[in-house]
Amino acid sequence: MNLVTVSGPPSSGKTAVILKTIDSFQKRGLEVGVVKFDCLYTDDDILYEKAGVKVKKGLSGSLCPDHYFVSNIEEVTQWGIKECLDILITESAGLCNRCSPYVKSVTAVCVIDNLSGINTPKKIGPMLKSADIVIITKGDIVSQAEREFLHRELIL
Ligand SMILES: Nc1nc2c(ncn2[C@@H]2O[C@H](COP(=O)(O)OP(=O)(O)OP(=O)(O)O)[C@@H](O)[C@H]2O)c(=O)[nH]1
Ligand SMILES: [Mg+2]
Repeated sequence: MNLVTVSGPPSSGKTAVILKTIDSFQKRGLEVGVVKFDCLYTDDDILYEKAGVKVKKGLSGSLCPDHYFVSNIEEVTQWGIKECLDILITESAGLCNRCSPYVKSVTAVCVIDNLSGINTPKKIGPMLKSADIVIITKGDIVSQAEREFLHRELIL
């Protein structure tokens, strides 16, 4: 089973990206599951269930969400193996900003959006800097200049 971790600020477009990606995996006959980690509330599990995806969710409550991720990742990985998944994707808002919801040698994807402001790359720290892949969403609702500005901040 392949594990992929997807993180990004709240409402940046993680679920939208994951659902599109899962659609393409399913067309190739791959069995995909998702674990959604959040802090206080999420209904993403309903969206994943509707897409025919096996899903688990965990709410960290008063704990640091990234430490909650670390405390639970082994258990949910075992769940994915038991369910005979080909790919297990974790979705996490990574709200801590000092640590990141990633595991060494597991593909780490960070989703940020064009509306979050040009200083976002400086604010979200390791969640962005330690990612293997960065996806920038909502380019369709900002100007070319804004898209280029955020892109420049990201590669600096
Ligand atoms: N216009 C536009 N809207 C987008 C894009 N990506 C996501 N959205 C919208 O942004 C909103 C939030 O997207 P989600 O995918 O739920 O974001 P999320 O990061 O999973 O949010 P949380 O899990 O609640 O933190 C939804 O209304 C999406 O339809 C995009 O590229 N363009
Ligand atoms: Mg989501």
